[in-house]
Amino acid sequence: MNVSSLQKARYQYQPKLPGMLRNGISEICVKNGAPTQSVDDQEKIKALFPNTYGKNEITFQKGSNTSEAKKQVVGVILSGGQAPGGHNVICGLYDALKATDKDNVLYGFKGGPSGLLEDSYIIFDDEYINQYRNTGGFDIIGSGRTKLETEEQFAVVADVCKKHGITAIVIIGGDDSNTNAAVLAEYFAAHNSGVQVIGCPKTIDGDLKNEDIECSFGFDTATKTYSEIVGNIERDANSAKKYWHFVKVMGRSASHVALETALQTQPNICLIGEEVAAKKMSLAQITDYIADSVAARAESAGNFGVAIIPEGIVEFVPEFSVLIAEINELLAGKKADAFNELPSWNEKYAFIKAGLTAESMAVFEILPQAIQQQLFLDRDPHGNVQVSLIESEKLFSEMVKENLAARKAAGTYKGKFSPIHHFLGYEGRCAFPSNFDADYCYSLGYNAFMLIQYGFNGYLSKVSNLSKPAEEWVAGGMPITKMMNIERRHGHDKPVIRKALVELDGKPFKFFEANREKWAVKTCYVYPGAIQYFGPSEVCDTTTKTLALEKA
Ligand code: FBP
Repeated sequence: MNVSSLQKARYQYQPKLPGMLRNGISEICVKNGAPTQSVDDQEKIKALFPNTYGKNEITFQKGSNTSEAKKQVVGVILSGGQAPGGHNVICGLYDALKATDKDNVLYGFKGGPSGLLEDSYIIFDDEYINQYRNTGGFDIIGSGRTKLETEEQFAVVADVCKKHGITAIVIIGGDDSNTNAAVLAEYFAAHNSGVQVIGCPKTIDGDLKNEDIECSFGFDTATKTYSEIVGNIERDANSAKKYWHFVKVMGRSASHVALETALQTQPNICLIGEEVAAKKMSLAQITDYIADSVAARAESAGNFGVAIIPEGIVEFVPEFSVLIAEINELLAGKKADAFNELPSWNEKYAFIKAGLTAESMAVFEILPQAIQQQLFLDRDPHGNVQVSLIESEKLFSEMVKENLAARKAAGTYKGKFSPIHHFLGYEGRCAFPSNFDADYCYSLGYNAFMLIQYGFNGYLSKVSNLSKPAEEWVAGGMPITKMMNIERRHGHDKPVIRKALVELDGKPFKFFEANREKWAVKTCYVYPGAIQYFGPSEVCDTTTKTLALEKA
């Protein structure tokens, strides 16, 4: 492998473990906490998880290791979108496993959950794993979005485990993958298979968090990467003073990434999807809000600015989600073929007009034509509009442009509006993990092995007290069922881990809300610069503003 000098230097970085895991494997013992209950729908979740429900929360502490001495053969998978630090979870898991017994084995199933179903794997050794220490990406074994959720799939996994003598599986994934980890754990327990399942909380979106999980890994590095770029864009804007930059940032179902990036960079505008939904804001209202900032800045600061738009914004706009539902219905099944066969956009437009309600047509009509056409182009495997592919940064800049033209005609705006568009997503998902993510992920993996060693099943590797130095972090485990409730998904009641949306009464949003009026008009930009890996701890080791505010 050709490696950069930064990568060489990062190989030497020794991730920091929580104090209680630092004394060597023989000095780690379990401290039992209280029995747990699911966050909601307790009776239903208990009935669905008779073997794994209600177990105790646990933490590790310094003391004599009393775990059973048995050979461990562990399988690990990466599931879903990439997040910086995934390699370190596997490195931590591997190091703890080998430090416990050199004969223990770690299988890496390739390409996500499908690797487990297809029995496609590698067996890790020192030489292989050392190439991936403290590096970004998921290329160590690859990832995938196959869902592991049916009894048939579980039976295949059980056969694969039996074939290799696997004693435990570690699933590194987001809310859906960890929900499935809990169901798989219950399946193994119900079938007395002797295989344990442990989850690790991953996603750059930051929406896998709750009173137990302070943050998912990858969020720190990804938001630092986006903040560096937004800060650079702000400085360019403030230097040239001639462009308005519309920056869409990833985060499909929640606006944590947008909010954190705004807290770090103080842009003029940042939309928060959860607020848009709570206030039932229309496209026209959002447009007006942005145009007000553009007009006010034209009078004082100049014809430049920066607006952050969360990727999933349009789904939060009530009138837009109704429109999307109607379009999905309009093109359901064979109707999509009839639509696609229409030769011109005019004919397609007439088809759309005849199929939509008057309210949705009114929304459709105000969209720029490029966005109108996008709504009918890329569809997911179920035939639905792929909302995340809609270029919402262009949608809003176009609508602001029209709004400003009307203001100009009315004589209330005299500025010049030149928008530039950016989409920040993939740039952050495989960055070299920050020291925080390198430490956190290594600890999650190391800790996951200790949970295996002590016989836990259906637990999430939990490392908390994260706003403090790593020495003070608390390592332990939480039954995944504790985080579950029943939700309606695809027409069925399902036990799931609740997705964490931005809380409008939470401290991060409150801080943003208290400052945004000023940021909208004045130039208050902050330029965070690139992630630093070497140097003073206050520059290299601090985590997100979101976490700092939440824990303040
Ligand atoms: P996960 O929830 O699996 O971690 O992925 C989140 C995410 O990064 C979103 O922010 C983004 O919308 C999506 O993945 C993109 O997915 P893909 O890699 O399939 O294009």
